[in-house]
Amino acid sequence: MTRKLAVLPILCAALFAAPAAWADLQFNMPRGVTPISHQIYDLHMFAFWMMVGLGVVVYGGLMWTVIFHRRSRRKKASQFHENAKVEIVWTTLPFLILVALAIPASIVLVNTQNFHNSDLKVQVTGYQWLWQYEYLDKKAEPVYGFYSRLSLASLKRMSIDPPKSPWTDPHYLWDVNHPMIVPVHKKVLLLITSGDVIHSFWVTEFGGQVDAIPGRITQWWINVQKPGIYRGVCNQICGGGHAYMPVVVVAVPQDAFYRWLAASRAGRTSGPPTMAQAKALMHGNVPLALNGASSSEKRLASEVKS
Ligand SMILES: [Cu+2]
Repeated sequence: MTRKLAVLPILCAALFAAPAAWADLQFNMPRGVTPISHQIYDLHMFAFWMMVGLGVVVYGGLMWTVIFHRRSRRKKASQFHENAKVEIVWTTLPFLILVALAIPASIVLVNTQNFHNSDLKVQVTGYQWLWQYEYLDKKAEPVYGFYSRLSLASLKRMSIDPPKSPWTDPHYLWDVNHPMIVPVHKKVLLLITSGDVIHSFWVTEFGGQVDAIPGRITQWWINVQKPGIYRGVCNQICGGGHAYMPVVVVAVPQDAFYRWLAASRAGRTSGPPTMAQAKALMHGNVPLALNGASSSEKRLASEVKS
């Protein structure tokens, strides 16, 4: 027994000596990077602390009753059947709690549906098993677009290099050849649809997911607050390649975004953005080829600013 107990301090020391492991441990939902994801997080925390308060009151009362009014103490149970005051309190209180939860929840729900006054529109189309991103002008006509597929590195790791553990690649099944590029601090309206079966566009850091349904357009708006690479997946089982159509969105500074779009529309880029190019744009490093946009290119870029 003592030998077994002696292991305990060693175990504890090992646990506390691994701060990196603790730092990676996350139990709560992410706060995300868009106004909606922040509102959802705040709503979640509000409901969580309300539930904690209720739990403390209800289970505290229960424990107090169990301990101090147990049979061995010979307490006489008080009777309050058909007591109007008690009936009113335990009907009104839960009602007020539900109203207190419903009001902020309804406000967030209405905000998620506020699709007006967007700065940019992007049509997102899901296919078996890739995504297409098309940047639209004010009349919702596509001005520039490309397809986004699973990265070659992940494909090779699956098919050519199977003896190697896929987990040596940190972005195995999470990288694409051409990520979607969006500007930061701009309201981007996503018009989501599908070319075949139902898919779902899901990026956790953006606070939600929206189904891509053939023959329909579902809307979602994002306003990314900081440059970064945001990864997601298709979250609707859409066939054999369901696991192989990740979503990668790179949020870049506005200036870099509009220069990139102008140059891409004018055909001055070598094709759709690669991950390396998107990362450079994210750091505000605009490649030389994208600099010095002509006035007609600037006009092309400004057309998408609705
Ligand atoms: Cu899918």
